[in-house]
Amino acid sequence: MSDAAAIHVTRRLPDSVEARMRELFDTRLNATDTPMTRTELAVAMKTADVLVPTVTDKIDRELIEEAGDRLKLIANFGNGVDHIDVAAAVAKGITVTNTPGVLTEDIADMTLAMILAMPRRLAEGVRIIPDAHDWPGWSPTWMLGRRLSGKQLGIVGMGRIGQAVARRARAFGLAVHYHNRKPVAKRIEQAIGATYWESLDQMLARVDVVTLHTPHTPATYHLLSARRLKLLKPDAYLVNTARGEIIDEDALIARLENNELAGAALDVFEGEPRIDPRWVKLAKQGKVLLMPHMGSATIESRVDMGEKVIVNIRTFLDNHRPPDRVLPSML
Ligand code: 8YV
Repeated sequence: MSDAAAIHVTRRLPDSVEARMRELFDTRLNATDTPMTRTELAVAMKTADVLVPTVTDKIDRELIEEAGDRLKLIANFGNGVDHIDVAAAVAKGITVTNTPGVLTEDIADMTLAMILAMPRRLAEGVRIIPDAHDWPGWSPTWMLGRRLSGKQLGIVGMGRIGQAVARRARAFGLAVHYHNRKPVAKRIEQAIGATYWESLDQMLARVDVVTLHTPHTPATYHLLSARRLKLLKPDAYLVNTARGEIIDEDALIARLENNELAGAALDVFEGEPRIDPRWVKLAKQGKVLLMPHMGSATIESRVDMGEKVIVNIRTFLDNHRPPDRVLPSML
C-alpha cells in the first residue's frame, strides 16, 4: 500500500489536521460533520484502505465482516475503542490504532473541575445570577456545600489518566486511594501518594468521592453495578469522565432519586447522545452535574490526536508497526 491509499475520515477534524491529511494522503472528508449512517459507514469500509472513525461510529462485527478486503487499517481518532469490535477487525487482518497519551492532561483537568464543582454546588450557583429573581441575597446558611479538602478520593483505574487525576487531587488536599487490576509500580505509587486497594468493594465503601478512569470493556461493563453503588456512602459523590457503560445508570438514578447518594458528575452516558430524561430532572434538583462528553475537548488535544492518527497511518503505509496498535489482548 502506498501514500496514494484512500483514507476516509468520518467527522470534521481541526483545519490544520485536515490540511495535513489532504497533503499526505488521498483523503475523503465528511463535509457535513454529521455522524455517518450505518449504510454510509459500510460504503466507506468497502471503498477505503484506511478508516479514521471517532467514538460516534459503531463499527461492529457485522460491518467488519462485510467490509471486503480493501480496508487494512482503522486509525481511531480517540483513545477508547469500545465502539470498534477490535477482535473481529484483527481476525480479518485489519490493524486498529488509537491516540493514547495526548488527551490525558485535559481529561484530568475536566475530572478535577467536576470533582470540585459537585460538592461546592457550582452548577447550581452559576444559574442563580442569570436567573436573579432566584437570589434572595447572601445569608450564612445560603447555598452551603461540602468541604472537599481532607476528604478521601477513590480512583478506579490507575492508568495515565488516573495518575494525572491523582497528582492534581493531592494538590487539592485529597487523600488518594485507587483500585486497579494490579498495583502500579511502587515508584509511581509513591510519586502520586496513592494507596492501593485490591478490593474495589472495600475502597468504594471507604471513600467520599469516586472517579472512574478505566476503559469500557466486557469486564468493566456495569462495573459500578447496583450492588456496588449500594456500597457507596450516602454522602459520597461519583464522577465519570470515562464511559457511561461502566455504571449501571438505572441503579445510579434510583440511588440519587432516593437521596442515597450525595451527587454525581457525568461527562459520559449509556447510549449517548440520547440522555435518559430523569437526568435532566435530577440536574434541576442539583443532584447531578451533566456535561456533554467534553473531557478531551480542547484545541490542543484535538490537534495532537490528529497528529497521532497521521503518524499511525504513515507508519502503517510504510509497512511498519504503527506506534499505537491496539490488540484484543490489551482490552
Ligand atoms: C474523544 C474519548 O473525544 O478518546 C476518547 O476515548 O472519549 C474522547 O475524549 C472521542 O473519543 C473522540 O473519538
